[in-house]
Amino acid sequence: MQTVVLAAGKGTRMGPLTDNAPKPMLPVAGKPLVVHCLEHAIAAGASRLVVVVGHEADSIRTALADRNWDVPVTTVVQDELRGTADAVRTAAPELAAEPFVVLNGDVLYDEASLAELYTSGPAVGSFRVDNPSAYGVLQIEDGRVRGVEEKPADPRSNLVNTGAYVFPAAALDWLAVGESDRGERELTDVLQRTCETAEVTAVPFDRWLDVGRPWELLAANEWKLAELDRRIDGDVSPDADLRGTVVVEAGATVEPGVVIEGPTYVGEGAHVGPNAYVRGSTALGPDSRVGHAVELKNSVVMRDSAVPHLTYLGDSILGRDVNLGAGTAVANLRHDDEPVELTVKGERVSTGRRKFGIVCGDGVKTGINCTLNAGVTLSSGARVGPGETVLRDR
Ligand code: TTP
Repeated sequence: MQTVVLAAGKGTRMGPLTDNAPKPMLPVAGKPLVVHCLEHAIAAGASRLVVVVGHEADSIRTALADRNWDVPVTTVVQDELRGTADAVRTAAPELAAEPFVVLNGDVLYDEASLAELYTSGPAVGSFRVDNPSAYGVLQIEDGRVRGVEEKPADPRSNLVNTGAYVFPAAALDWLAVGESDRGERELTDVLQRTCETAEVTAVPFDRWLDVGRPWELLAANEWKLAELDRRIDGDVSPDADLRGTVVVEAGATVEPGVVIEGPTYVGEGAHVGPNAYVRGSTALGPDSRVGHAVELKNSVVMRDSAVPHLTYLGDSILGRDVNLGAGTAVANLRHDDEPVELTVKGERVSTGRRKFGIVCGDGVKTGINCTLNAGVTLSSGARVGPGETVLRDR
C-alpha cells in the first residue's frame, strides 16, 4: 500500500540534540531514526513511500537518496509546520486515488504489528500504556474506533493512538481540516471524519516507541541494538575481547586490552582502546574515539566525539564533536533511587529511569577531572572547566 511518512518536525523536545540535526536523522544503532521507519514500512507492505520533510529537509533527502530501497521513495517539502493533516496534504499530489497508510517518521514500530496494520481496512494502530493521559486515547465502542481524545484527564481506556493509520482513498478529500485549539491542522480530525463514514478498527501493536525526548532516543538504541547480528568488518586486535552481539564496521579499529560487551555498535572509522571497557547497549558513531581506561555503558556517542581517557560515562547521550576531558566522571543514579529528571523545553520531567546520565549537545568540551551529575544537560558548545562539579544544566 502507498505510504506517507511524516518527517518534517523540528523535534524541539529532543533539544539540544536537534540543534544542528533534524530528529529523524538522529542515530539509532548506526542508522538514522527515519531509516528504521522506512525499513519497517517496506517490510510490512509499503509499495511506495512519500516522505514529508521540512525542518533541515536537505539532510534527510540526502540520507534517503544515498540508500537503495526496494520500493520507490520520494520526498516532498512541507514549507511550514502547519500540522500533520497539512503534511499529508503536501504529499497528496504524489498519491494515487487509493487507500493509503500514514506513519510518523520518528516512531519505532515492530514489523509484525505494522504488517497486521497493512492488511487491515481503515484502521489505526493502538498501544496499551500505563499513563494514557499523556497521549491521544482511542475511543472504542463495540470494537469500532469512534475517535481520539487528546490527553484526557479521565481516560476511558489505556489504548493510545500510535500515529499509524490506514485511510480510505476518500480521506484524500478530507485533508483540508480547520485549525485545532493548538493552532495545527491535525490528522486526528481526518481520522474522526473517517470514523463517521467507515468502520475503523484498532490494530493492537505489541511494541511501539515514540522517540520524542532524549531518554527515548536511548530506549530506541536499546531496542534496535538488541536486534543486531554480530558482524566484525573492522580491524580488531587479537588481544581484544568482543563478547556477544558486537558490530564493528569497516574502517573501525579496536586495540589490545579492550573488552566490548554486546549489544554494541562501533561505527565506521571509530577507534576504541587500548584498554577500554565498553558495555551494552552502546552505539559509537562514525569517527568517534574511546580511549584508555574509559568505561562506557548504555550510551550513544555520535560522530566525531571523543572520550579519550580515564572516564566513566553511563546511560548518556553525546552529540557530535564532543570531547570529555581526562577523568570526567558522570553520575547516572540518584542516592534516593528516584527516577532521574531531565529538562525538556524548560521543565524538569521524570525520565522514568532509575539510571540516566547526561545529555550533551554538539561541540561540548569538559576539562579534566570534572564531575557531571545525573540529569544534567549541557547545551551545544558548552564548556566545563577543569575540576568543576556540574549539578545543573548549562
Ligand atoms: P510532533 O511530535 O508533533 O512534532 P516534532 O516531531 O517536531 O517534535 P517536537 O514536539 O519535539 O517539536 O510531530 C509528529 C510527527 O509529525 C513527527 O514525525 C513530525 C511530523 N510533523 C510533520 O511532518 N509536519 C507537521 O506540520 C507537524 C506538526 C508534525
